[in-house]
Amino acid sequence: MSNASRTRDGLTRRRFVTGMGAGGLLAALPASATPATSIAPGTVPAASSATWNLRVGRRRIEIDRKALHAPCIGGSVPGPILRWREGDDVTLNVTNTLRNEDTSIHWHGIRLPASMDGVPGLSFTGIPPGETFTYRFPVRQGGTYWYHSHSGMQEAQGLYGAIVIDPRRPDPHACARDYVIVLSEWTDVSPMDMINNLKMQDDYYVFRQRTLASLPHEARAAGGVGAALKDRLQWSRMRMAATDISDVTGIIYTYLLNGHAPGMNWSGLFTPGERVRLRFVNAASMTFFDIRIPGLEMLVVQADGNDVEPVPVDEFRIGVAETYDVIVQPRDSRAYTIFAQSEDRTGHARGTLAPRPGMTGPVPPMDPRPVRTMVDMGMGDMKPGQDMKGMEMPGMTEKDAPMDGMDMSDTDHGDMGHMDMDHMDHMDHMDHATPAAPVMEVDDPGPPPINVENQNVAKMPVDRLGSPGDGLEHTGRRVLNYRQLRATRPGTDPRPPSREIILHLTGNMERYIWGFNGRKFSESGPIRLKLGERVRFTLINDTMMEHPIHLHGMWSELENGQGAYRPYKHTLISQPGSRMSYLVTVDAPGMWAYHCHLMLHMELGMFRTVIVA
Ligand SMILES: [Cu+2]
Repeated sequence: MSNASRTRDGLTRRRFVTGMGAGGLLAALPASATPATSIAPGTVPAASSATWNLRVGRRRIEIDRKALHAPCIGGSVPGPILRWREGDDVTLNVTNTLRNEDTSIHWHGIRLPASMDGVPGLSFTGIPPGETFTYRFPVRQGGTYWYHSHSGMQEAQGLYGAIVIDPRRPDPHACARDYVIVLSEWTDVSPMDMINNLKMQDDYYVFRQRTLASLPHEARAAGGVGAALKDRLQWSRMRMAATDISDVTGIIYTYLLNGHAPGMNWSGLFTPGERVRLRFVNAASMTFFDIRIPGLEMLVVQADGNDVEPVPVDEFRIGVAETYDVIVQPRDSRAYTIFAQSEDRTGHARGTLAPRPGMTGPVPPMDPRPVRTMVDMGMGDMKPGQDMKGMEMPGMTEKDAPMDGMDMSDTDHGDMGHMDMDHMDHMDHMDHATPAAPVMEVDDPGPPPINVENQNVAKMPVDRLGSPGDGLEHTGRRVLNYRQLRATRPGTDPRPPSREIILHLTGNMERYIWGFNGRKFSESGPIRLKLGERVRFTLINDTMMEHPIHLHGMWSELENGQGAYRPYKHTLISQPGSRMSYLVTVDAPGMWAYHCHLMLHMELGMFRTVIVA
């Protein structure tokens, strides 16, 4: 780009810094609109627009006393709500006013040509500083979606926003009020520091970890082998509580609802008796939220932009990158709290539905922290205390071990996960099952190797579609589960799959490495699909965490027992220790991304390229 462009870049940046002046607002509005004085964030714009001018820049934003030069669109976090109309050709002129970094916008869940998908390195080269990239594509779907940067860690810091698409067919759920509820996190810790800390903390744990060789020494110190083992198990239990629900927690995160910290209390107004549509978007980079509105039943009417048969619930879990539309009908003239607690219960986002501005409702106490169980480590329905002897448990670590009723003394592989790197490396040659790379041409690579990149294999992965998720199974509330999602129309492709691709979700939490089939991205070939084919993807989650798996460009039709009425999703939560499958009609040529939507998991290896040829 020319020097003149860079000068303009500098001017634009100053406009961002001085705040939401006319320039900032213009950058956030459809090309045809004039600046308004104030629009409450979350309010769906009154009219759709087919042309948008979007400026990406950094702006100093302080929330909850955490200041950040956040990458954002139009000077706000989240960015503007883009309202489109099914059937339109949309044009999005995205100008990068960042000084030294490329940017990109990915339109999450939108079906479009691969060149418009906004993933640098796959769809295009990215948008360099000072340049404008024009996205143009036909909108062939309706519903609630979102957009975010796919460059570096910009998404984690604020570069995201919601998309609302008016469907071509009449909306069966017309409501008096329509709000977008974007959930996300805010921290002044940089994502790179986060990764370094996670890796360093793991080193710390490696340092603290006991090996079989150190047992005699510990036994002398503890006054016997039994006491030493008891201590190990207790310590394991603590470590599990500290790390196994979420990687990054409310210790550094402030959870946001439409860019508002809990104390700022985002509010949406209603008149008692009105039906209110709430379009939930989980734009967080690392956090699952459990959402309820005490006193109100929520009618789930859409998942990932697609209509589902209405399901009345008290609560639902939303994975990173998922969207859910719910309808509520508050009848009393009082304030209702939208309560979104993080899955690990280290914090919550909160907003209010109220008949008048300035009202607040009671904020419920946090639920207990979920506890991971044998099911989560892929040991089926085995209960703690059940005899584990004789069972094969490769790579099992103390924290994976049952807490009671297991005799550690005769399971020496109980310590394998705790060996140091030198020991782990030489174990690679023991992996007779290790397939030669690339493994992705193989439909079923078999159980992944146990090595430094993979801690555990789910020996008895179970169907968990009927479970609302860890921590939500015994709340006494009606909580949504995947089995309840039923599309309102049968799927468009009745063909059975001609091929199955089995993928294990794998990782080593302690070394903070993530991957598919025991391999991180850099060691793997692409997943090759043939244009026109129908494929079943089967996910086996060998880790003790949920992973929200996102396939770009094509729908993932969840096989959840609803026959032809499979729900169409763009992001699917794979629960720990579970086996789950979905069908894909391969109808979009090009190179697509396929990854876990937990940003740090994606960054550290749980990513694949899909090539459709
Ligand atoms: Cu993940």
